[in-house]
Amino acid sequence: MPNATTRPKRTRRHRRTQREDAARNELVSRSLESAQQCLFSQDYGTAFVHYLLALNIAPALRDFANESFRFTLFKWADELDSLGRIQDLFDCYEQAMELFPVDEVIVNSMGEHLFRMGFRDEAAGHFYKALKLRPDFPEAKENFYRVANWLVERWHFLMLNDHGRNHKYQLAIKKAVEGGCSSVLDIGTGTGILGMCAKMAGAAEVYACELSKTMYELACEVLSANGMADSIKIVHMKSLDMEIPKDIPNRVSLVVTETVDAGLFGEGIIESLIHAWKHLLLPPPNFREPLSSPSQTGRVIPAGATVFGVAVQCHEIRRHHRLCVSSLGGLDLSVLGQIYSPVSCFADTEDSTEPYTTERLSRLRGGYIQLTQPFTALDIDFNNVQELEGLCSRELMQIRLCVTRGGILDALAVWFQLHLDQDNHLSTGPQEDTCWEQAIYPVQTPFNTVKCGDEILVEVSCKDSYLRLCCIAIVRDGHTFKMDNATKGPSKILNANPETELCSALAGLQTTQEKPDRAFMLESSEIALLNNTAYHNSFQKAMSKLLVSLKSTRRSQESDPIYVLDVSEGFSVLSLMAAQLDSDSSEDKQNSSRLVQAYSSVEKEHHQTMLRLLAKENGVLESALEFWLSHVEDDSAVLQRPSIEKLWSVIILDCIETCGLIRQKLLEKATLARCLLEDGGQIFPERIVIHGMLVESDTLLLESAVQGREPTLGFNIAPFINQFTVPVHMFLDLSTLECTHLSEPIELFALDLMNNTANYTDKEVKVQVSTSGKVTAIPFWYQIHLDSEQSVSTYSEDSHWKQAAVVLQQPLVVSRGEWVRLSIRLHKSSISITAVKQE
Ligand code: 44T
Repeated sequence: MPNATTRPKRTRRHRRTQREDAARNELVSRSLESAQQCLFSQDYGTAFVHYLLALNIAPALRDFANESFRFTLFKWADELDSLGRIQDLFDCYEQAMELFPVDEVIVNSMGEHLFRMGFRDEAAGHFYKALKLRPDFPEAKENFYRVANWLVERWHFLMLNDHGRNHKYQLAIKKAVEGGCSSVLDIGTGTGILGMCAKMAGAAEVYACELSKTMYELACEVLSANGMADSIKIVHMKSLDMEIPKDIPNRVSLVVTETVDAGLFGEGIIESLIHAWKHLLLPPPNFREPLSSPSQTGRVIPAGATVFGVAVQCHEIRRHHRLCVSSLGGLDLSVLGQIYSPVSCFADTEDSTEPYTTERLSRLRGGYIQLTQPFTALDIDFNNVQELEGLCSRELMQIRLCVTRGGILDALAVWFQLHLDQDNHLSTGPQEDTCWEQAIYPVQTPFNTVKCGDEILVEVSCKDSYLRLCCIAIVRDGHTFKMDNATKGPSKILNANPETELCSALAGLQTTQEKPDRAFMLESSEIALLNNTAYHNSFQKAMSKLLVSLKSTRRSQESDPIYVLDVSEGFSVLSLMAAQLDSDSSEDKQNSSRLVQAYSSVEKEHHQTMLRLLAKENGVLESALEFWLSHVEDDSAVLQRPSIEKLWSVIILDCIETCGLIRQKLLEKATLARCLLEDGGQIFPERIVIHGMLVESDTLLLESAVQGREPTLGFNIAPFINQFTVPVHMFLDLSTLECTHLSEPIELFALDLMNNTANYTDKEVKVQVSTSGKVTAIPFWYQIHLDSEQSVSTYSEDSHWKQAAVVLQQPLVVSRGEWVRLSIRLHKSSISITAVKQE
């Protein structure tokens, strides 16, 4: 029998719960109703709060309200974004993700906000998470593919595929461990491979550290999969922050590391090793006590390195680091003085500079010419802490190089030999068949021609953890010509906030007839763009044709100016070219009214200064060029009308990124641009055609994933790192890519920017195989049609664009004469291609 005393109590509680339920339901439904009303009146902030309240109280409704909640969140986030309320924005996303922790759309969208704010790694983590939640989610896929490189850099694949390198490290580690080094620390473990080698060789204690969060997590997965999670202790930190006994219990007898970049010291190996010798390693062997046991003393693999260099002439390097033209599309550029790229070996230049860039010399378009014999720049012993410490404070070393062949001194190229131990060496030289790039130190001084018999004075130093090589002078017939930019070049590089500098620069214009003593820094891709004469000439032709036609319609009506808007990313002179064409073509300069009003969207101060200088020097009225971003509040408004009731006559869209991909949101921008265009107006370019071909390229495979079914040095690594494989490769130089062409180039896809109804998202094309082989990739590039007559290719000799390629998931074996059917899909701005044989 039920307990008489408990029953009524239960009923009371039950009744109270019922009452509470009713009240709660009432609150929930009122909140949802209010949320909807707020949505209707576009009060997204309040709607968001109502949704949060309702869905927190009634989790069961989450599925039902998911769509409208997302809509509200995104609208509110956009508003917060444009108000600059960034903290509030991220707080909202945090709350949203608490409510919907596995909602891939919210996670992806949070990633997009993070990305826009410049938090690239965090953004990439969100795209990765969204893709794990729904592997076929196209938006997350597109986003992830664009940023995967930052999470796991592509060279990891190359290094793991480089059997020679893996094997030599394994031999050296095995020898050291078997020789008595029983405790090991792997600095910068990456996937964990060197640490695992040490464990396999029998080391009693193995520790590893890794700076990057993604790589650390990946290494943890790899260690578990190889049954070493308990025997190798890995920490997520920079070695410089490690302490004993907090992070490792005792000093170790061996440090293994491959924290070296193409310039040897760029990953901070000098500081890491100085710190390791002071805090993490046992003392080095004392040669007065030759019997000290290896387990009681410390050593490092690699034991040391030798750095080599050579002076080269190379057009490909030159066109990215110095301005090679004096005029462009009708504009005289000499007023700009020197143009510098941010790659400079002068240690006193600003933070935005880096001392070297990297290239694989063997893959440089047009090749290179050695102007000297290779020389030894430096020898360093990693087992000698005094030497490591001395390196940074050491006097500059000067080396005299004999010029063996006259030419243009474009750069010093540098590589090194890594002495793992006495028997095992790795070389990163240009002739080696390895994964390594070389470090390139471009010479940017005005005077750079050398004759056979000249001597080049090179200064070698190591400052701020970079190895710097600098050509400081040329000795000819006993005379020394300094190349130092402090004496020959401009005294100052203009590139920051130079309102006053602009005035003095403009003032300088009136007084000097010679080349001005002035310099501007541009990104190397921007310099290459200015050197792309064909592109600018085509623009000039297309633009003048359009201006003629627009003017002819206007004259009769005596109406508005021709509004030209250039929304290129980075530096661009295209709007100025339009304004200048106008001032050229006015038959009677005094009387004819100025017709072109040019707007440029360049944002950086020094870009604006450069355009103003160019305008002035080229006879363009100051008022004919305006900066469009100064008129608009936020980015989304870039494409607005020039003013109320006015429309654009020309909108110049920057469609292709330097890396070889279509710019994100291009089609949305084009749609908007079409709405803002006057009758007879034109978008430049009007059409883009994507071309491609079938190729067999092992190089592309090696760069995209760990290849083969064999475990790497016996370890299971490939499946983990291959999660970061992306199907599209960027920044290719197709003209020097090692590959066999298996078909002729064909048209893959076309995008009409002037007429959206002509566009499609899927297309099939058939291509005939011209050479038998294994199709591993489909490189692609673009023909950019400015109008019906003018077009440029992104695969041309002087293109500042690189090419890209889709790497097939499965290679396709084909024979000459067979047909391959390609299915091409363009989702948003990202292209995917599958290939099957046509039966
Ligand atoms: N690749 C050169 C550079 N790390 C190798 O986070 C080479 C370039 C290259 N972790 C083509 C081919 C190649 N403490 O995951 C990285 C990095 C980590 C540290 C903890 C530290 N002090 C550091 C310093 C770096 O170490 C890993 C390897 S860095 C190696 C760079 C095939 N282009």
